[in-house]
This record gives sequence, structure tokens and C-alpha cells, in this order.
Amino acid sequence: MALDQQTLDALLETVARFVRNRLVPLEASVAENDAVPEDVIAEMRDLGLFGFAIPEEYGGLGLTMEEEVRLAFELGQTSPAFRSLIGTNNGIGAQGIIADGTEEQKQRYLPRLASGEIIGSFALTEPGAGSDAASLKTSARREDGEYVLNGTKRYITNAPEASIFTVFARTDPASRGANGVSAFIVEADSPGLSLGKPDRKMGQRGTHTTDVMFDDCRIPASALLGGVEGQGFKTAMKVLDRGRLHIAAVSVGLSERLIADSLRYAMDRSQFGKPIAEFQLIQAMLADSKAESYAARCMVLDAARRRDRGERVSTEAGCCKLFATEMVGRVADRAVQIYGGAGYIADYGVERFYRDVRLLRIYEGTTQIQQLVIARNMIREAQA
Ligand code: COS
Repeated sequence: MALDQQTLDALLETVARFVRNRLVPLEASVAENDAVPEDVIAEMRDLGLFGFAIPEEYGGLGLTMEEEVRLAFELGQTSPAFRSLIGTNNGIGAQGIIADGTEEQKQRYLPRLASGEIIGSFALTEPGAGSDAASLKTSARREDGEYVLNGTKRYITNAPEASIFTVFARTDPASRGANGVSAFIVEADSPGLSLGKPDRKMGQRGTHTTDVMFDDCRIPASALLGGVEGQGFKTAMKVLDRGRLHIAAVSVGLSERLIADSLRYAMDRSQFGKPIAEFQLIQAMLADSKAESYAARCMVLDAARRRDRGERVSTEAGCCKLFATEMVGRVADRAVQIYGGAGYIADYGVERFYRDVRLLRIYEGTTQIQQLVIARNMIREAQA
């Protein structure tokens, strides 16, 4: 553990209180205004939430994976828009630098990411390269001691807020696969970098995604992550292994919130002369949701502990992402069902969560990509 038990308990309790008292009451207005209020962002900075997964030596809290997933269980208890805002700085927008950056790159960016002074973002997906990430076409041509980037990245979370992007681009035009891909830290004000219009999404209002376009965008050679070409795809995969565990933990938190809300509603709402919670068909839905949510929590904790022990958890992270995100989809669906007509009406908030959780099965690797990763690893191990 990076923190002693008492400090960890205090942190989790503070975050749980912040979520309950400060964030939950704002859920409807954040969705309505498509923005997290500035004063809430400032409070998140003060709590250290922009840097919980960044090492202490760079100004973060340096949580272990187990500590991080426990924190994500708490942060998951409210609209995912709040978590997304701090999610990239701790996750995909910083972990590439932490894993593979040079000491100079770490010193330059991590303290400001940890404090929340700047937002980091991750630019892998392209119009023609989603699940098949290694087929990306954005190019980085070396010229006069600089790199010149050309291409378009798509659905980039926090792009409008970001000051830096970890961009994956092809430095070797002759190679069509993973080996020709390199990672760069690109500052948002680089000449030739521009953003598209904000995407109009199914849910998760308050979180913003846009295209990021590079048109002869010139960046210094020192922006090459780790100073080594051809390692970018592996960096992306390592970052995603970690991110998938985090998303699974957020899914657990969201399911716990939805179960608590459905249970309360079922105990309050009466039909046929008694609370609907006393009807066995409602109980079956509550029990299925509880059992599945508990299973996901146990999986996530186990995988996180394994990672902390130094094991490679690509398979386990895939299992967690697959199971937990599908699980929260079923839980949200049952929550709408338990609420009945009210579940379909925006005022009750359940339909918003139902739309919000739909993304979890898609980003940071779809369910089908998790299946592929898990099965490929199983076959590889059996052949070894
Ligand atoms: N950690 C470290 N290295 C990894 C890795 C991991 N988890 N997974 C793969 N690699 C390495 C491989 O070892 C291989 O290296 P070598 O060539 O030296 O052996 C290289 O990366 C290429 O791997 P692979 O051959 O498995 O690549 P594929 O093109 O077949 O694709 C999938 C792999 C499909 C799993 C990958 O493209 C993927 O995860 N796609 C989903 C992308 C995604 O999640 N997008 C979300 C966008 S961010 S919100």
C-alpha cells in the first residue's frame, strides 16, 4: 500500500462525502448545462483528485492500483461526467508519460497534471482506426530536427479542455502494423493543431469529445515519448490495460449507486397495497443486480492486487472490463424496470444513468475487443 490504512480510509471517506453531498445534487444541472461548474473543479483540485494515480515524486497521491480502484468505486457513485474530467489526468492522458516518458518529460508535465493545472488527453482513435488501433494513419515525419504531424483523431475525451495530448502516429510509413507507431506529447497550442465541433453524444453530458486535427503540425523532436520511435503501440496497450481496470471499477461504483436507488424506490413505491420490494419478481431483479455487482467488485479487487504484485494483468483487466461494464448495463436496465414509468422520465435521473453507462462497453476497448484479448492470451499461454 502506498498509503497507510488510516490515511486511505480517511481519503475514501472524504471522497465519498464529497460525492454524496457535493456532486450528486449537481447531476441534473451538469447534464442540463453540459458542463461541470468551475468551483467544483477547484474543489477536485484541492482534494488531489487530478493526481491520485500520479507518483508522489511528481506531485500526485501515488495510489497503488488497489487503492485506485477503491477510490473509483466511490467516484463511480455519481454521474460519470465528474470522473471523466479527472479520469484522463490519472489515466490515459498521463499513464503513457509515467510508463514510458523520459525523466525530462515527466518533470515537465506530471506535476501540472497532478495539480489539475493542465488537462491531459489521449489521442489514439481515428476515423478509420477504432478497434483496429494498429492500423492508424496519422503520420509523423521527421524533418529539420522536428516532427510534422498529419491526420485526424476522433472521439477524443477532454480534447476541448486539454493542454497536452498523447498522440499516436506512424513514424515508419513502410510499416503498416503496430511496430511503425510512435507516441508523442503534443501541446494543444502547437501550430497546425485544431479541434472539431464538440460531438453530440447519447449521454455523459458534461464530458466533451471532439476530433483533433493535425495539419502539418510541427512539434519538437523532444516530444517523442521516451525518445524512442516504434514503441508507441505498446505504450498505448499498457495504458489501456490499466485504464480497463479503472473503468471496471467505475462500473462497479455506478452499479452500486443504481442498486441503492432502485432498492430505495422499491421500498417506497407501493402497488397492490404494499411496497413493490415485497414482490418476488422485483426481488429477483434486485438480487441479480446485487450478486453481479458483488462479483465484479471481487474481480476488480483481485486483478488490482495482482497488478500491484507485479503480475501482468492484461487478461484479468480484459475480464474485469468485459464483465463489469456489461454488468452495469444490465443493472441500469433493471433499475429502469424497477422504476417503471418513472424510469423513463428524465426527472428521476435513472434514464440518464442508463444512457451514461452505455459508453462503458465501448470506450477503452469494446466488449468484443476484451473477448478477443482474453481468448488470444488464453491460447498463447496454452501454446507456451
Ligand atoms: N501490453 C504490452 N504490450 C502489448 C500489449 C499489452 N497489453 N498488447 C499487445 N502488446 C504488444 C504485443 O506484444 C505486440 O508486440 P510485438 O510485436 O513486439 O510482439 C504489439 O503490441 C502488437 O500487438 P498485437 O499483435 O496484439 O496487435 P493487434 O494489432 O493484433 O491488436 C488489439 C491488438 C486488437 C488488442 C488492440 O488493437 C486493441 O486493444 N484495440 C482496441 C483499441 C482500444 O481500446 N481503443 C480505445 C481507444 S482509447 S478510449
